[in-house]
This record gives sequence, C-alpha cells and structure tokens, in this order.
Amino acid sequence: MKGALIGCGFFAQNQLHAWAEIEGAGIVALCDTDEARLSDTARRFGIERTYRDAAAMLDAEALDFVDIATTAPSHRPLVEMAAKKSLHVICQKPFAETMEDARAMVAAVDDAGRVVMVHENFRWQSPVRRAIDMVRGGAIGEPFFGRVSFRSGYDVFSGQPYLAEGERFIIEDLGIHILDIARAFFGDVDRLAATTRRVNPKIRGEDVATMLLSHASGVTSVIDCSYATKREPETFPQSLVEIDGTEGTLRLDAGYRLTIQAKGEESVVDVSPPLLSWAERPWHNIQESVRTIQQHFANCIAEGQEPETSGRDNLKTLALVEAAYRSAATGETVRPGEL
Ligand code: NAD
Ligand code: 89Y
Repeated sequence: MKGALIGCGFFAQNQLHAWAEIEGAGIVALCDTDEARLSDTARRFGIERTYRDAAAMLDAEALDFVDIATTAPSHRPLVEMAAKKSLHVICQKPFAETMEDARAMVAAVDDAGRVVMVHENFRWQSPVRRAIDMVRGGAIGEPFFGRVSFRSGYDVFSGQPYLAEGERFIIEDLGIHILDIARAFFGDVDRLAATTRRVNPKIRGEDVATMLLSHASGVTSVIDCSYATKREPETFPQSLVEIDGTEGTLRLDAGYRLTIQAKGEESVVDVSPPLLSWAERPWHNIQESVRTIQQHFANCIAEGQEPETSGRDNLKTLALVEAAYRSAATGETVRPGEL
C-alpha cells in the first residue's frame, strides 16, 4: 500500500522510521505547510515527492492511505479530505477537539467504505501489551481493581512547545493514552470522576489529573497522571499498572518489571521493550509501539479487519477525556456514554 504522511514535525520522524520497516505498506509522499520541516524530513528519509498543500498532494498522487501526524486542530479537515478521495486513514491522537468532530470524521470514512484508525499506541507498548494479554488470558482471575499510573517530571515542552500553550494539557495529551490502557484492561466505562490541578506555573493547562472510573465489567480503576512529579528514578514514559483479580495480582513496576502472583506462585519477568536501531532511550518504549501499531494498521487493511484502536473505538476513549474535564470543572460524576 502506498501512503502519504501529512505533518513532518516532532513525532512524525518516529512514524517515518517505523514505516520503513512495515511489511505491506510504505510512504511515497510527504506534506507539510512548513517548507523547512518538509525539506529536512524529505532529505532524511529519501522521499522525493513533497507538497506544501495536502489537497494538492491528494489530487496528484495515487495513494491507498494517508498518515495524519499533525496536531488536533487540522485533523477533521484532513480526515474528511482523505475520505473524499476514498483513502484509508491513520490519524494521530487526540483524534479530534470535540466529540462532534470525531463522530463526523468516523462517519466520513465509513461512508467512503474505508478504514480509519487512531494512532493510539500506548496500549501497543510491548510491556503493557504483555500485561493486557495476561489479564485477558485469565492469569489473575476476574479483575476487580486496577490502577494505571503515569507520573513524571520529564521536560516534554522542549520537544513539543505547544503542550505548554493550550488551555488543556495532561488529560488531552497524555491521560488520553492512560485512559485508553484502562479501557484495554477493563472495558468500557459507566461513570467517571476527576480532579485536576496545575503545579508548573510556566504552562497554561493542568499538569496533574486523578480519575476514578467505574467500568461496566464491575472493575473500579484509578488513573493518575502527572508531569509535576520530581522523583528518581525518572520513569518517563512508563505506564505503571497494578491489578487485583479474584485469583491473584499483577504489577507492572518501574524498570519494566512484570510480577504476577496467583494460585500460590510468583513470576517476575523483565519485559523491557527492545531498542530498535533508530530508537533512543527513554523514548524507545513509545517508538517500538509506533512500529507495532502501524503494522497492525497495514495488517487490518490487508485482511479487511477493523483495527483495535479504530476511529469508532476511539470515540469511547475521547468521551473519557471529555468526561474528565467536565467532572473536574463541575465536581460531579459524569457518564461518558451521555456525551
Ligand atoms: P509538531 O507541531 O511538531 O508537528 C506537526 C506538523 O504538522 C508541523 O510541522 C506543522 O507544520 C504540520 N502541519 C500542521 N497543519 C498542517 C496541515 N494542514 N497540512 C500540512 N502540515 C501541517 O507536532 P508533534 O509534536 O509532532 O505532534 C503531532 C501529533 O502527534 C499531536 O497530535 C500529538 O499529540 C501527537 N503525538 C503523539 C505521540 C504518541 O505517542 N502517540 C507522541 C507525541 C505526539
Ligand atoms: O504527546 C505525548 C504523547 O502522546 O506521548 C508522550 C507525549 O509526547 C508527551 O506527553
């Protein structure tokens, strides 16, 4: 499959490295409104066909899919443009700025008979995936409590300066992944309550969020996120997990240590992600998941399957983000299914 990538910024560099390793799909054209980013990226990856305008690119190129790696405000027009050209779409998170936009984007690609997948990669990180597979396989019986925790003091603002500028920060940018991991473990959410605060005075949005989720499966989970946590060892970008089940417990601890205690036995396994040739620490965990999710996208299209993190599925993760902001603002418990 021939693809074009739109948005040659900070994170797209990972996506391009990964596309070079994907079986059955590759990138043949690039687009960015910023000439310097476009030409630098084209040179780095040896991609000759470049465009400053996405519509012009879609008119000129014979493509099967687009990979949208821009920030959220441009997602809806770009997804709708791709749908009009009957292309499959992979689009970065946050998928959309509002639920209304997200629903319209899913409908546009559905009407074109194509697939839209959100680049929701944290549940595809190999340590997290290992834990998900263990829980889904019944290793600790029926889960009844979970905590997914992401606490860090890592400077994300130097690579992504826009994160310091928005009215919303950690839930929309990072919490979205952690909420999605909770859905992957425990299923859909009936009710959510959240608190937020801003600790870092140099940014506009919230950098701490704590959320309590009641899942339809009967699990209660706590999702806690912070970019204001100064501690050693720094765990960025690890998501730490603890789950209690009817038959035992699972812990994914700092340093990618997976412990399962069940049925009178304990297993402790190092589930560190591999360091891909183009990856660098500490980002290697995220970088590996980029390759995994992009291969999943290519496989799903080849096999006519809906991706696990399809646009339709992601509406439920996006609803948790909206519910968390609403709960934090009103002090009330919110039902995401009503948003
Ligand atoms: P960035 O600002 O560095 O890059 C975005 C690029 O898109 C810029 O070069 C900009 O010029 C270009 N652009 C914007 N609108 C365009 C348009 N209409 N047509 C063509 N080019 C356009 O942003 P980033 O840090 O690379 O983040 C991009 C997205 O990736 C964000 O939504 C962010 O949340 C997400 N992200 C995801 C992960 C992850 O692990 N999944 C990690 C980091 C960032
Ligand atoms: O943008 C964010 C993401 O999706 O993963 C980590 C990040 O780069 C900073 O929070």
